[in-house]
Amino acid sequence: PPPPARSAGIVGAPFCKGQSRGGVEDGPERIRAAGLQRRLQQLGCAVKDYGNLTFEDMSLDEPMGLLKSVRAVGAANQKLSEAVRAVKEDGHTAVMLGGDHSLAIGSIHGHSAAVGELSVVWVDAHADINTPLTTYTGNIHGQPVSYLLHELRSKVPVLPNFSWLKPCVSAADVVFIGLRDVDPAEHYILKMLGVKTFSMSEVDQLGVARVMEETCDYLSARCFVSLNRGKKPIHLSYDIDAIDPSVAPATGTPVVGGLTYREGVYITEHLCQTGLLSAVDLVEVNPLRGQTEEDVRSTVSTAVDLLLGCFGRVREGNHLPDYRLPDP
Ligand code: 6HN
Ligand code: MN
Ligand code: MN
Ligand code: MN
Repeated sequence: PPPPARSAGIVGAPFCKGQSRGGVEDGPERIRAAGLQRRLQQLGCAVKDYGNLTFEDMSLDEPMGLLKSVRAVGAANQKLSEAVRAVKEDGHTAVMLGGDHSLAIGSIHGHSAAVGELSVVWVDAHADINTPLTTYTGNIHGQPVSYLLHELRSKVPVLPNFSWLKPCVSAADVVFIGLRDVDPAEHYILKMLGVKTFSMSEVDQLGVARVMEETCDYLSARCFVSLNRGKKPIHLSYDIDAIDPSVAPATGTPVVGGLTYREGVYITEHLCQTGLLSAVDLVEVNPLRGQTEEDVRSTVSTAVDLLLGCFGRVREGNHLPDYRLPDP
């Protein structure tokens, strides 16, 4: 069946302080410059671009122990949460262009504020589930999931500029895909909470098609158990470093052995077909991390293709419903 008519509401979040490498704040502009809006419209998708958020400089943002830029990350995510909530209240599928992955805190929180309980599909080389107390880098982009989970509430201290944030996701509603660089404490947390994960080993073992079948079966079974009337809207949080660095090298924390371009796109095609995809983050594209302009082009073009897959592009080809053959 053809995918339902969609509209995309794009929010750019040029923010980098969840990690320590400059350049990731240029992700939104590079992804737009690759023609995202035009190419979505060619699919028959209506697009509203809400532009880029602006984030004030924090004059006083001293590290708290190892934790870096806590106040800046808290304030940026509060703003982003409001923006994503507004996009959802306008009726669009939200597209958040990052920026680093700490932005998933605000994006998922704002999405949930608008629509209620969510399923989250987290596609990443990393689990991003360190707590402020388990991190050894101090980078908040390695921690967003711990801030969002009900189950970790008592393990995450209230931090400056984070008092607005209440956990809004259940561990049983999250699926990770693409993991291959997980810290020991993160591995402990995933096992302790029984979180569903498809590491690269499972992608190798099962193939991406079965991984996606099992992902969707798992998430929809949850809805039956919790007696929800409908299935929960899906939030896809896509870290470009899930894709192999041979394809997407321009990112801050590349890890060998990642998803192929085809596996990466298949994930988006499958989630689009569920009709439940309600918001997408595309994060960690860092144009300054490419060795060559071709590295950057390949990374950005992959990011755009992942987003197009989320909005109905399929590789067999597409045409608009009102297409008519020209008469001679
Ligand atoms: N990302 N586990 C490492 C850390 O710093 O906590 C790496 C995090 C990577 C973050 O993928 O968005
Ligand atoms: Mn990430
Ligand atoms: Mn990552
Ligand atoms: Mn399915």
